[in-house]
Amino acid sequence: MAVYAITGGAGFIGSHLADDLLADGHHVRVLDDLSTGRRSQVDSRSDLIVADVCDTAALARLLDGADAVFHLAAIASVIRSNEDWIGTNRVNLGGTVAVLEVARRAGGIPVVYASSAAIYGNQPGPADEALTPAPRSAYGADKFGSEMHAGIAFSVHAVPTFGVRFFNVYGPRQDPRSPYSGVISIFAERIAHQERLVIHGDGRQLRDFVYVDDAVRHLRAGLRLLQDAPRAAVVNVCTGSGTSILELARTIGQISGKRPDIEFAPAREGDIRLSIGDPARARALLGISANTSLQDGLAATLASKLPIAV
Ligand code: NAD
Ligand code: UD2
Repeated sequence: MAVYAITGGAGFIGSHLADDLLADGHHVRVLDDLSTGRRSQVDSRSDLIVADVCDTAALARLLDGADAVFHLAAIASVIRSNEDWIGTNRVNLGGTVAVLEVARRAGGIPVVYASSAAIYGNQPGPADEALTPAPRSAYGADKFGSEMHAGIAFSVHAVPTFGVRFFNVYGPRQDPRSPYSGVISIFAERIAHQERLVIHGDGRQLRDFVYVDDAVRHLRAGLRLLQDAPRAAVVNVCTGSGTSILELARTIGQISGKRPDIEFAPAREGDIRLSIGDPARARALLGISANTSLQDGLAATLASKLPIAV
């Protein structure tokens, strides 16, 4: 049994990761400020520290005796990062540096952390890791900055680091409450309540949708790689195929057996037209790929939204 620390472990991806580690008999410690995460998503077998990710004293308690830390805490909204530049930079870049520093003080605990496809900005086609990052948001810039600091953590301070550049992750428990929540969580919630779907722009923008279980598998495989041979690495977590938002709405309609009512609204400012990743490096380094089909992933996501009959 190992002890794993997760920042952001009360959130969407973090809570799935925690469940997976617990199922394998590991001990899990979560640090989360519960700003978007929920206490109810933290399994009672885990320890929960309610604190800010920049609080180094709380991080020291989180990492005390831990075998590794998964750093997922962030303000995961492109739009919020543009509205609250200073506040999101404090958490999204400052939080990463704080985790790296406390991992260094704790003797070089391996750090697996969430980066994002947002570092690429507007890409010409499927992005591989050799593409020069060109973020178009403060959020993407902070994720790119996090990768730079994770590189320094290894080269200067011998802290092994592994960054996962998540493309659009979806699945049960993704919070649909904010207008900037992931599109699948919003569509699934609306379909369940027979509400109209709103498509921003012409609906032909492409996204590479990754089911949350695949995201968790990449996080854990990243840690195994660091344990085999310390390094600083980053990989895309993506399927390699794009789905348009229109096609997504249609597929959700088919699976749920309901014809979605669709309304078109103006495109979001700065919306990326194409976001598709090349999964080759993840496959080569980790020996896995994000292979849950959209059909299967959506079916599981929609099933979790079905109203409970009373
Ligand atoms: P989420 O909002 O569900 O999880 C983030 C968690 O961090 C929440 O539990 C929140 O309460 C916590 N948090 C936020 N600010 C904090 C702070 N100051 N101190 C402590 N905890 C704080 O989002 P998610 O989708 O699970 O994202 C997890 C990670 O993956 C984030 O780093 C995000 O940027 C990254 N990511 C997600 C996606 C995606 O498609 N979901 C894509 C790219 C990258
Ligand atoms: C996602 C991530 C972001 C970042 C980025 C990487 C979420 C919530 N955001 O931003 O954190 O990692 O990817 O590039 O996961 N849309 C609609 N109707 C809706 C909601 C969305 O048409 O009700 C459109 C939206 O305009 C966009 C697409 O759907 O074109 C996807 O939107 P999103 O918010 O799910 O994710 P994205 O790609 O903007």
